Formats: sequence, structure tokens, C-alpha cells
Amino acid sequence: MKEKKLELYYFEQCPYCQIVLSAMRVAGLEEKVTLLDIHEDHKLKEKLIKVTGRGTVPCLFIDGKPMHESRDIADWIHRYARELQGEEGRT
Ligand SMILES: N[C@@H](CCC(=O)N[C@@H](CS)C(=O)NCC(=O)O)C(=O)O
Repeated sequence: MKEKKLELYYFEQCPYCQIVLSAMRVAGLEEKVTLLDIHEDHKLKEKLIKVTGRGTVPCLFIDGKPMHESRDIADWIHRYARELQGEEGRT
């Protein structure tokens, strides 16, 4: 499986973003995710709204496709980490 391009729109003080960041750390994926802090660059929030119609974070772009909702993102991260680990196990 080709690894996916992962970009997380977030900001530090957001508790829902912390759920996702923590899931990424537990899954060992934090180095594979580009973090985009919407409070550091306000154009990011404009882009988020333009592309998704929603300004809330966290939002994870998976190969350019947005996923909202911290729970859905955390679930997806764990599934993806298991897929990657499964691949490693086969090689
Ligand atoms: N149900 C969402 C809640 C996300 C949420 O409310 N995020 C807040 C920051 S903590 C936000 O982006 N608020 C900005 C807004 O509502 O425009 C989730 O679990 O991801």
C-alpha cells in the first residue's frame, strides 16, 4: 500500500485536536503527519472553510480528502497504523 499524505489542521489549545494528536503519538504516526496550526497562519482557516465549508478543527486531510470529527479521525488513525504494521509484518 502506498503511504498516504496526511495533513492535520489544528491548534494547540483545542481539546479535540489534542485527542487526535495523542492518537497519532500512541499509533506512532506523528512523524508521518504534517501539522498545520491555524492560529499561526490565518490563511489556513480560510482555506479550510473554502475547501470543506467548515472552519472547525481538527480536520485531517488524507491524500487531499478532508475528515472532520476527532473521534472519526482517531479511529481512522488506529486503523491506518494497523494496516501499515500489517504490511511491515508481511515483508
Ligand atoms: N465535534 C468536533 C468538535 C470540534 C470543535 O468544536 N473544535 C473547535 C475548537 S476546540 C473549533 O474548531 N471551533 C471553531 C468554530 O467552531 O468555528 C470534534 O470532535 O472534532
